[in-house]
Amino acid sequence: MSSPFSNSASPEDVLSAYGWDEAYENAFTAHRSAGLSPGRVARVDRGHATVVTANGWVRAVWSAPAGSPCTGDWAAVRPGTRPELAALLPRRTAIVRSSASRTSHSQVLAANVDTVVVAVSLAAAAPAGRIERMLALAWESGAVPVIVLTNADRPERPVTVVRDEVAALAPGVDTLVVSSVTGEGMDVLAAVLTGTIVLLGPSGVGKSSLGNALLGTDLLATGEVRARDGKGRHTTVHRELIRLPGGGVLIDTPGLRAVGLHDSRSGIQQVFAEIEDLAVDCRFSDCTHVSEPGCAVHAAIAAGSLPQRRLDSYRKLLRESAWAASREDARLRAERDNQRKAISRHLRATYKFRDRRS
Ligand SMILES: Nc1nc2c(ncn2[C@@H]2O[C@H](COP(=O)(O)OP(=O)(O)O)[C@@H](O)[C@H]2O)c(=O)[nH]1
Ligand SMILES: [Mg+2]
Ligand SMILES: [Zn+2]
Repeated sequence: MSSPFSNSASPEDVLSAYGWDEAYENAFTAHRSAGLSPGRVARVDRGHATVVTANGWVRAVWSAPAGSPCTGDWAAVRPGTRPELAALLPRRTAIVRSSASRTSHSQVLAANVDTVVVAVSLAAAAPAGRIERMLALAWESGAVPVIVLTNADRPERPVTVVRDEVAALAPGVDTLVVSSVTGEGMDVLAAVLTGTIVLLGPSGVGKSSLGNALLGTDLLATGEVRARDGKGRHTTVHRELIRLPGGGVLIDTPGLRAVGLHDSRSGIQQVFAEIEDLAVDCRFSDCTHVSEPGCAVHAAIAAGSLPQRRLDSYRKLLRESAWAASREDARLRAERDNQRKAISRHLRATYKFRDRRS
C-alpha cells in the first residue's frame, strides 16, 4: 500500500506520531520476542483491518482468538505476504455504545482515545440531554472530554449565555468557543488537544470543519454531501486515523454521531457530579431522589439551586444505562445457557452410546 510517510522520518518516529509510547512498548515485549511488530488499526472492514506500522500501511486479517479490532487499537502484527493481527494490546480507553441493532451487543467505536471533543453548534439549539449523554459516553470511556462550541461566527443566541448554560451541564469539563470559518479559538483548542482525539456530535455541528481547521487542509468532506451518502467527496483512504500537524492523532469514524448509552453508570455519575455530591446528605444512603423524606437532592431543587430538568435527565440516563446492562447480562446468560445445552446434548449422546454398548 502507499506510504504516507516523509522520507526523513525513522520508523520509530512514525509509530510515536501515531501515539506509540514507552508503556505500550513495555506491554509489547513478549510480542517483540515472538517476531511481531506493532501497528495501529485505522479502520476495520469485513474480514480485514487497515493498520499503520513503522514500515507503512498494511491490510491484515485476524482470527477470533486475537479479539475484535477497532479503530485506534494497537495490535501485534505478524508480517508476511498475508499480514495477520496476532493480538491486540489491552485498551487504555474505549468508547463503547449500545449497538444500534436490536441485538444486545455493545460496540466499541474507538479505542485508546485520550480526548473526546463534544462538539455543540452555537448555530442551532442543542438539547441539554444530548450534551449530557455525550459527556457520559466520554467519561465512561476513560478519556477526558472537552466541550467545543462551534460556529461562534453565527450564534443563534448570545455566545456567553450558551457557554454558561453548557458549562453548568459539565462540572469539571473545559468549554471552548471556536469558529472554523474565522479561526476564532482554534489556537486554544489546538493547545488543549493532546494524544488521540475523537470528535463526537450529531451531523452538521461542524466536526469535519473543525478537523480540517486543526489539520490545516480540507481533508475531511464537510456539509451536505457527507451527511447524505455517508461518504466524503475526497477519497482519502485513511481518514479514520489522521496525524495532526501540531502532534496528536484525530480519529474520524462515521459511527460517532448518534449514541445509545451502554452500561455507563460511572460516566453518568461524573456528568452529574453535583447531584452525587448532594446525595451524600440524603437521609437514606440508597435514596432514589423520588419521594423519600430527607432527600437533599429535592431540597436543592426546592431551594432553586438544582434544576428539576437536571435530575430528570440524570435518572433517565441511569435507567437507560441499567437497561443496557441488563440486556447485556441477558445475552451473556443466554450464551451460557446455550453452551450448557450443547454440553448436555453432547453428554446425552455420549451416555446413549455407552448405554447401548453395555
Ligand atoms: N459559519 C460557520 N459554518 C460552519 C462552521 N463549522 C461548520 N460550518 C458549516 O456547517 C456545515 C456542517 O459542517 P460539517 O463540518 O460538515 O459538520 P459535521 O457533520 O459535524 O462534520 C457545513 O456547511 C460547514 O461549512 C463554523 O464554525 N462557522
Ligand atoms: Mg462530518
Ligand atoms: Zn435523595
